[in-house]
Amino acid sequence: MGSETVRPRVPPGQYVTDKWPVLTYGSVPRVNPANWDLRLIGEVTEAARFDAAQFRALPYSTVSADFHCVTGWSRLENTWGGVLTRDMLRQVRPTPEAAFVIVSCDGGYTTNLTLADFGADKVILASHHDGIDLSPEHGGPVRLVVPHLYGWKSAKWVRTIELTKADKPGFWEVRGYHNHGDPWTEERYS
Ligand SMILES: Nc1nc2c(c(=O)[nH]1)N[C@H]1C(S)=C(S)[C@@H](COP(=O)(O)O)O[C@H]1N2
Ligand SMILES: [Mo]
Repeated sequence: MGSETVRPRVPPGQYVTDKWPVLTYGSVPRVNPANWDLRLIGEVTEAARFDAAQFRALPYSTVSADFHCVTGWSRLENTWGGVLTRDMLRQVRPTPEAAFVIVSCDGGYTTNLTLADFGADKVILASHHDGIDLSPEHGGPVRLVVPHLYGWKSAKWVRTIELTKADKPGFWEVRGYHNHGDPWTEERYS
């Protein structure tokens, strides 16, 4: 019967909100569904492009996960629906050189992840939240959700996913946010 450490439900320094705050730098980009697409490029064996109909035809999964914003709020038990990054990666097949992922969005926002964080459990390209279409302010038609890292890695209005050999800090990462962003060890700022 040794001592056992039970991890608290919420990371240090976070408070729980039942609301779903919108956190966007700048304004919500206007997305025209007719010319929307999602592209996977760079260090992949099979580059891919999906228009809206093709994205909807991909294998659909749901994940339940908490969401932690570095400004302090956490929203628990979100159900995200969409395409698991793991399934996406199986299709495009990263080259042996691929080590990082640079995510670019309508409106110019970017964020960077290791390929391991991008392809981790529960990471999803979400088109639905709690059973309904993702609204424009929350990143619709498609956003990335990376539940194990702070919210700024969960890029909204994703359009391009580039696998790279070298890391390239994104919008907040070049403005002082931590390059990794683990909420459990409070990797808030660098
Ligand atoms: N394109 C884009 N994605 C973004 C942001 C942004 O400003 N632009 N803000 C990030 C931050 S800091 C957080 S906490 C979450 C907030 O998601 P929400 O607005 O759906 O709550 O989106 C992230 N994704
Ligand atoms: Mo955030």
